Amino acid sequence: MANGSTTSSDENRWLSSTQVAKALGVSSTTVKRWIDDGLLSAHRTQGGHRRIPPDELLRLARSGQVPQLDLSSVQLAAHARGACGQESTHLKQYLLKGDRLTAQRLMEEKLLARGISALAEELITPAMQQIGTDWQTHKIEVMHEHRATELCLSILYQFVPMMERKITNPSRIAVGCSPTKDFHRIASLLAKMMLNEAGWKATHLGGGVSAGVLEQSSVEMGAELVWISATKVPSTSWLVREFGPVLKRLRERGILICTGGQAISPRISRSIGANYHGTRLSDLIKMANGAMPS
Ligand code: B12
Repeated sequence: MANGSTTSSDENRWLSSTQVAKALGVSSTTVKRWIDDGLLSAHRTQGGHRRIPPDELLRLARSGQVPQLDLSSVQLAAHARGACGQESTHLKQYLLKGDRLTAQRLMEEKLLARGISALAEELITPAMQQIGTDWQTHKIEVMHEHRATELCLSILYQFVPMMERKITNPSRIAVGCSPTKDFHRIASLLAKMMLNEAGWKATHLGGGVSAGVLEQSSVEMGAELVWISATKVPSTSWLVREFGPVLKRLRERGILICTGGQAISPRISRSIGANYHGTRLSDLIKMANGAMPS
């Protein structure tokens, strides 16, 4: 256990053994034992109570080796307090400033507290939308957009091992990408992570992927589901021409095809031969679980 006593401002921020126990689904006695055995760092208050820094809770949560995880009762950071509805604006600012540490902390807290759908839909999608608007209205240059996107992607890639530990059914295989000439990659990476969280063994092939590569990968990997996330493509007819024949062959093999993204409407989705179309990434999970009509 770390030595030293806490100040009153630390005490406001740090967590009690009971709070940590509740968040991790173990008893307070277990948490106290972990502290005493040196498995969990903590400080003692002047009154002798154990106080755990929020980072330690995050470290344990990240390990994925706790009976259950419910961080909803725990305030993890000052910027999370009073930030309701403004989180995405904060994330946008951190990404544009290149403040990796704070952006990562915000994203990680959302992921651990509310799961990947909330991270994708409540934080990243609106933050990236704001970045797009800032670029469109000349508040930022395209280089800022590139930098912010790369930062966002690199933070997300750090969460991938944590998501892959959630694969409970490796025989459920999914493969997806953004199509040729579409270099937007965040949505497709998030789709992979969401399927992982739902227990699937999902592979994201990247952005700018040709129909041939998607077909070869899906067949080789034995995919049951293929997703396409399209944000900006040359034209609808191009997408139908390029991907239609391949998706038809994949469907004939019994593979489910799911589409989504800003460049695909339900009508286009039907034209390229998909089984399902969704407007939100969480629709993909409903489709994967068979909870959405085709
Ligand atoms: C980041 C970004 C880029 C980056 C991409 C880098 C990268 N490696 O990803 C860079 C700088 C390279 C870029 C380039 C361009 N971009 Co851009 N870009 C964006 C931005 C800011 C964010 C996109 C993003 O990742 N969002 C996060 C994801 C998670 O959100 P989302 O895509 O909206 O996804 C939601 C749904 O669509 C859905 N969904 C998505 N995929 C799937 C899949 C399935 C299966 C399901 C069910 C659901 C689903 O779920 C999500 C919500 O839950 C948007 C702004 C915006 N308003 O979106 C512009 C935006 C998409 N870009 C735009 C443009 C115009 C371009 C360029 C043409 C600019 C240029 N002149 O060079 C190029 C095109 C490059 C190309 N051919 O790909 C326009 C597109 C407008 C249009 N429809 O024509 C936008 C909207 C900006 C704007 N306001 O004008 N861009």
